[in-house]
Amino acid sequence: MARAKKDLQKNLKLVDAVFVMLDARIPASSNNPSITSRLGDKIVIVLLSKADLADAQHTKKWVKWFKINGIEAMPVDLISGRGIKVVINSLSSILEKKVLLKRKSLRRTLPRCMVVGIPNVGKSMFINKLAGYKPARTGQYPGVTRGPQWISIGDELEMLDMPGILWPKLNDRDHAMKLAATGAIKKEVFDPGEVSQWLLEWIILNKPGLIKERFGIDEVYPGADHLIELIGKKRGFLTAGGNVDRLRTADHILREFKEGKLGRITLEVPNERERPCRTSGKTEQPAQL
Ligand SMILES: Nc1nc2c(ncn2[C@@H]2O[C@H](COP(=O)(O)OP(=O)(O)OP(=O)(O)O)[C@@H](O)[C@H]2O)c(=O)[nH]1
Ligand SMILES: [Mg+2]
Repeated sequence: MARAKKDLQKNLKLVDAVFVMLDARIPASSNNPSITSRLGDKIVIVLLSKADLADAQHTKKWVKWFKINGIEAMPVDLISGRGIKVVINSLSSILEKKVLLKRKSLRRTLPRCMVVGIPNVGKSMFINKLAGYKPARTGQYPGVTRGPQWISIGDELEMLDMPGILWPKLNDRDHAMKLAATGAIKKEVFDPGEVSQWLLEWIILNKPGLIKERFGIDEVYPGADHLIELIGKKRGFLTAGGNVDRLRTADHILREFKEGKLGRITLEVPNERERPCRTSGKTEQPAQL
């Protein structure tokens, strides 16, 4: 992780603008201050990725919240490509100014941008979308991009794909659960039973109708632990002894969430009183995180 931070610091000097990619389902919890506090006075564009999996109304609220705080945030769905055009237009207008400035000083390099964020949020996929082919490796698990990789976008732009950066230690349980459920944390280092139980508790509290809709179960009482049993039975996930295979059921619930089969879910709403993590230095338009 120290290496990733060093790479970030070193490459920041080379770019004109930075895309900070957040997960639209957890825009606050996917914002790693150890990234955003290093961005200084760079131009920052926030992308809310996986918008197809997030609650559209909540995404609107997040965009508004970022705007109130002087930050341009754009939802993108990298599967369908929805939102990409808006990003390109915005980038073009920002870079136009940059390019003009460079011409004045007789520097004639191509504009350069980097994409940063936590693992598995869609950074490489975003660059592939811009490129129109697949020069960057992507994957369903975190930690696919191992080191910085420059990718040319036609003859107009150079993009730097960066490895995801995660917190070295997570002390807040809700925070850790959100990152695990959305796929930022490696499967090997969390307990799927605990995460799926946390997720079901969240659903019981916030969207109880989903349980019937997806699993055909009316009963949410007495809680997530019991619900896992019921879901396992419904799905026929039983051990040789006839008990519910809880691990298989937990994996199944988490996969359904990740694939959006439980519906579009945003796990956190903007807190009006909280401000985004700010960098030091002057603020430009679009403003800094
Ligand atoms: N549903 C949905 N899935 C997405 C979206 N963007 C990316 N993904 C999926 O998320 C996974 C991770 O994408 P990557 O582009 O590899 O993510 P990354 O941020 O580069 O990950 P690291 O290199 O591990 O840091 C892939 O399975 C993508 O298919 C999106 O907008 N919607
Ligand atoms: Mg990557």
